[in-house]
Amino acid sequence: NERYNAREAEIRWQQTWDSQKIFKTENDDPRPKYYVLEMFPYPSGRIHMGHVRNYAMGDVVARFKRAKGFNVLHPMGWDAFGMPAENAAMQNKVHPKDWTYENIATMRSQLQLMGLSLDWDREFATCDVDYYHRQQKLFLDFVEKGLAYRKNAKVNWDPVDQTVLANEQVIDGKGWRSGAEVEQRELTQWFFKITDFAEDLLSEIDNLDRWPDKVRTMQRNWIGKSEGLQIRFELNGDAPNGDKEIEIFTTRPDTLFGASFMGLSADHPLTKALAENSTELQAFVEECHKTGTSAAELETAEKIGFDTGLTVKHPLDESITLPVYVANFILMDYGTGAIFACPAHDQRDLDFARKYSLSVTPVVLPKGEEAASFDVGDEAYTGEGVIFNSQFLDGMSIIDAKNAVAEKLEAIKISGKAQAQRKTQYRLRDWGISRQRYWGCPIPMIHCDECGVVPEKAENLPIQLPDDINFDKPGNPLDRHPTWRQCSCPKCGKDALRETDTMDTFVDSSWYYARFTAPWEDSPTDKKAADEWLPVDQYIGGVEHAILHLLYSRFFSRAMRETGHLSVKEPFKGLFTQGMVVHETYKGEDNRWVSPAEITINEQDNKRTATHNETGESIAIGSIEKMSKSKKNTVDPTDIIESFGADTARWFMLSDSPPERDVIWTEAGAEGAHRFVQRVWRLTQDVQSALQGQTPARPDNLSGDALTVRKAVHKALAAVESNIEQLGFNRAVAQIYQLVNTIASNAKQDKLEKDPSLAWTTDEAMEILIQMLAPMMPHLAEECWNHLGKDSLVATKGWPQVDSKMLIEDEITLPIQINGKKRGELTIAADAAKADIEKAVLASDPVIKALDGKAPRKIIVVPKRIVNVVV
Ligand code: ANZ
Ligand code: ZN
Repeated sequence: NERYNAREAEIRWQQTWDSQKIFKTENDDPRPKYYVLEMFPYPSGRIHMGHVRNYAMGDVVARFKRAKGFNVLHPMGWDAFGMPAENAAMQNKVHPKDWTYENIATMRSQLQLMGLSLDWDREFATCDVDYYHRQQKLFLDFVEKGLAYRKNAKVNWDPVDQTVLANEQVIDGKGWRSGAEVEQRELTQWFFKITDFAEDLLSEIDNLDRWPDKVRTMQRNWIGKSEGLQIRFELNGDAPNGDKEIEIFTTRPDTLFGASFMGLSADHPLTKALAENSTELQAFVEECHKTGTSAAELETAEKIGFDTGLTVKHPLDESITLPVYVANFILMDYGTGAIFACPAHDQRDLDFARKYSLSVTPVVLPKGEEAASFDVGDEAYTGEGVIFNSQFLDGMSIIDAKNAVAEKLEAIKISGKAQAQRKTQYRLRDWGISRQRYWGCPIPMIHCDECGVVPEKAENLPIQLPDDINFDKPGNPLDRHPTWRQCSCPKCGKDALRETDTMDTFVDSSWYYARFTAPWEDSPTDKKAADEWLPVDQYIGGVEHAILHLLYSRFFSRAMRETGHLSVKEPFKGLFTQGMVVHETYKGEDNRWVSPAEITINEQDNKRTATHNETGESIAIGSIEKMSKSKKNTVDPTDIIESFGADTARWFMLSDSPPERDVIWTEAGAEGAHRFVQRVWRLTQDVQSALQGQTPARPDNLSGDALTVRKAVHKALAAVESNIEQLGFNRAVAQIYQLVNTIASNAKQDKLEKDPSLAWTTDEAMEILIQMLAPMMPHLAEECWNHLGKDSLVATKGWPQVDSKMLIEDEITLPIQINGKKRGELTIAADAAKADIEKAVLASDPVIKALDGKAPRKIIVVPKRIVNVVV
């Protein structure tokens, strides 16, 4: 027997697939469609093991669905704009474009080594002029529909990257890429009106039943719907700007009698008016601006406040006066930017009240507590209870009290307007997409002194990025370019200037899935093609995109529906978020990180030690961590492919853990996967030589051995099919391991010679085994298929049919008792579930007779022994 030379065979099969263009997908195909998409990679330089896992999974689905008779769309592209290209330009003096396209070339050839069944003819990079041209067209269409607009806004400013960041890109007050403390600045920016769709984006989550629950929850929380009440509080005396009242938003009007003070945001108009006459307040406002704008940050930051000296009347009791503070934990862009504070039942209010010695009056009494003795201490009580200390609300439930307050205040009119109105708030903000960067899609707008901000004419698109730029200074090179900005106004023809903001790279990835359906099209989509393919049936990627990318994409499909580019609302019908690839970490004697490639693991008496290959020093084996360059615990996929072949890497990624969990990459595991590759090849050679290239005739009867093998094959086939449908790749792999054992232990030359039915079964078994392997180890499968003399390519074969007769288990006969007396028998599968036995018993003649249309009082099933029905 020859060993399988994976490298040689893989390249050969890839060339065959390629030259026959078997993964090329046509639109307008009569077969049912299936669109499988893995999140496209950022061209950072080289592919990593996370990519291998992601694309191996997607490829199994694509190849499986193709075999099942679907017209499969499985494309690949590059999410190619973004900061790292500019960083490389600044550090290494390479042009962002060259850097990006070189990385793409490297990574494309690496991906091609994996043998993925992709339609490379549809490939594009988001930095291709062809792509961003259409994105600019989309932008103009959005502007026309009011879905893109410009406004002055407080923004998160990253002082290191010198750019604006979306709220989603600020993590714990720091820029998501630079890690720098984010500042607040006021700038004119471009926004997408994602808030128009807040309710729809929220309610449609209920129908995304093929999405992970955790992602759905994260999206719901991000949209953050709150139903509450907007209440106007009358000021005692006028404010300096003439205001007579402060309007607040609350979700807890039931706690109104627990109000202790009012809070204003540092950016509230009233605060601004007051600050004009108070340097002290000005200083305080500045202090507030040092904390970022994200809610999470305001939650954790130390609470600070400023007493304005103003007071308001309690809306339900004129005798109560509340002081007005400016407080740092109140956001201007949520609700009305003002609150009433009830410290007993809100932690932020409580921290604040304790700090400034303000009153704390509990108004919700938890079950089992006494009104006289209940005290919240330092922990606000946010649970259920009965209202007390609250005049006419006393004794009510929270929900009743909320309604009672709303009804009462809705009925009171101040200067012709109700004192309160019900209001639904969303935490979701419009998406700020302006970036002051070069390497992004230029926003196709023009600034004219006469006409203001005017959209560029569609026929003048694309607005191409200039190539001659430099990165000598921080900031946006487009601003400094000597000529690029100059243009003429599309409206009046006078000299005008181009917008220099480029789009957030999340825009690029919000519609690429739609572009893949007709990437050659002149307009952003060919609507017919988009409708034919969308939604994506199975989307696969990392959970780190659970909020940003997925929400933006859901917005884009809605917006593109309004602009007539597609018809679906939801872009991704099925979503799967895969786990990470993790690896042990290693450290040398001087505590430096050491990579797995530099060491050798020694195993003795169940103890693992490691030594350095060159220095010989002993290496400490550390914890298992996500593969990262900083900890050096990465394994380069091409190294694995070179030593074992792509099939081994794919198989290991699929086999070792459930796909939603982390997989631990180990060298031993990779060797194990490779041994299996060799085992299948050996088995193929053994069977081939035993059968001597003959296809045995189908016998009338199967011997006992043949039946055993055939049952095992068809059971495995049924299981693998349903496992792949559910993306349970590791379970499918386990089935295949077991099946190989069964086939191998029966496929002995002497047995096959004596038993023609076993020869026939073994031939069928090998054919089915190879077809099941094909989605996971496509090259090995072709090689085995070919070696057994089967016709054409496995990659073009339909999925084999399960012979359902082979799935019937051995049967047993159970006595049926009615009220303790034997009245009949039931013959059923030996491993039938209890529920199936009950169903069968209820359908049996004696039981139907005894029940006479009534329901049984009880059914007792003693598995494999007896069934007793009590009537
Ligand atoms: C009084 C109150 C009493 C509140 C109580 C809570 C508990 P969600 O659920 O997230 O919508 N709030 C309103 N506007 C705010 C702003 N701009 N910045 C910071 N906080 C603001 O939260 C709504 C609650 O958050 C509102 O209900 C308000 O405080 C506060 F026992 O009003 B509550
Ligand atoms: Zn003009």
